[in-house]
Amino acid sequence: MTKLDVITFGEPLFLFYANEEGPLWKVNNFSRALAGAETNVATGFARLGFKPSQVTKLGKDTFGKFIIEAMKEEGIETDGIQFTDQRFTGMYMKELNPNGDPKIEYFRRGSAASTMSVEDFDKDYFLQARLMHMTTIFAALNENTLAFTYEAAKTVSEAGIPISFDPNLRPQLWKTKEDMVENVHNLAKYANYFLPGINEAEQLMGSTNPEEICDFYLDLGVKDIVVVKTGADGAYYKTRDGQSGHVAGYKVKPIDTVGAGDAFAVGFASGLLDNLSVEEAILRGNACGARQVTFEGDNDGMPTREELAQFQKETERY
Ligand code: KDG
Repeated sequence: MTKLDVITFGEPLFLFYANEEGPLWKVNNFSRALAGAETNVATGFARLGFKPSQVTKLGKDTFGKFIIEAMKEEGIETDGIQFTDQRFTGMYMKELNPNGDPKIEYFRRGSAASTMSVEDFDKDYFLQARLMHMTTIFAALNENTLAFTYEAAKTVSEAGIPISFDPNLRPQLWKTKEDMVENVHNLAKYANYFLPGINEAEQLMGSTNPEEICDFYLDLGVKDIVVVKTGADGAYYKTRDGQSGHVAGYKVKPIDTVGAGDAFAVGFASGLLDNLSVEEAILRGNACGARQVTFEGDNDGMPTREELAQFQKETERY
């Protein structure tokens, strides 16, 4: 029997985000928040009433305590989380920059989550889910987290459970660009839904033409749908059975772009779990992404069902 709607894995991060503009070392006031791309996705699913779980390892420290309590409060399943007193919990800091992508600084090398390996992969736990969501942030940490990512992708895909895959490129975490591209492309072959941003696709395969990008990844082996997030104006998609088109985004005034892609993934993949059409699911993805960028934390804008309906009713589209 299915016990979870969504399974994800990766590193939750404790976040200090600046409440004032300017370089981090000059900022006096910070807010704390729950962050980490996969944790943001789990949070988004929980807000929409789904049952998500994130598999990870946290340190027995204040950051770890904050993260586990915040995840429970959001309604994320935490029984796939291990603790260690040998390592610290990952953390990062984020500038306030309403005019573009904010600068960030990581404090995560050697963290508890980064010590996970295939030995921590519990097949039966993963196979309870209706969907797995993955990114390549965790994969980029080291050889062992990369191996964990392949094991999860291979096992879940062989079991016929759909996988949504947001590459979430973090070039600073990979050894080389070639390593990053090769692994994103190998992992994309296990994915049912591949969700790159247009700038990510350019880094990965050199084109900024959404149709070319979709064709490239469908030829590479993405199983069902490629959605290219083209920015505020929306997203372009192509399915293996030949549907394609652009779905217009929502007009908002962004405060912080971080978390937009995670919110898109939540809207899109939850739409498919709710049996929406591909276009309606992308529209929901656009709505979640647009709402998220109007909030400062990395997942504060993830809507409940009511907030989503209200946002879609009241917000103009491109
Ligand atoms: O997608 C948002 C994430 O980038 C943020 O929450 C922090 O996970 C994070 C990372 O590794 O950058």
